[in-house]
Amino acid sequence: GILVLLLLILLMVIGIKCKHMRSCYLLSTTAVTWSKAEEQCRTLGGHLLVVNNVEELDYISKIVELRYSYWIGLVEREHEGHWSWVDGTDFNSTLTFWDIGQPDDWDYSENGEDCGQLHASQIRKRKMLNDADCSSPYKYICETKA
Ligand SMILES: [Ca+2]
Ligand SMILES: [Ca+2]
Ligand SMILES: [Ca+2]
Repeated sequence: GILVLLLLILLMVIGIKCKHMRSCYLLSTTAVTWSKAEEQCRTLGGHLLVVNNVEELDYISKIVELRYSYWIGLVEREHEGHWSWVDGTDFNSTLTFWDIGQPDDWDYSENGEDCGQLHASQIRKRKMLNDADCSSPYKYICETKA
């Protein structure tokens, strides 16, 4: 009815995209640190994007802006090489599409790189993952249940 239509228009206006009505995704327009990004997604009732399967990755790959990297809900919390998803999804149960040469824990800044993001790319293709410095500002993708 008219209410559903109005709701859909509202969702489009604020930039939320829903896939099969199971998850909705919000692409941020601002760049913030990883923990600030996760905090903002929690405020919206969701979390940073958890890539559960390749279909979801391919969907997201179509809606992001290529030239930006986006924080996602992947983080190395305790020790190096021990990645976890923010919603508790078992990391070993998901496929991870690291970009070539990643994760490299690049130590340009003293912190190394312990937060996951979708890597910027030149051409439209399946987005690959990169580890980056958690304290650097990047755009981000929130995921909420529809
Ligand atoms: Ca997901
Ligand atoms: Ca690291
Ligand atoms: Ca890296």
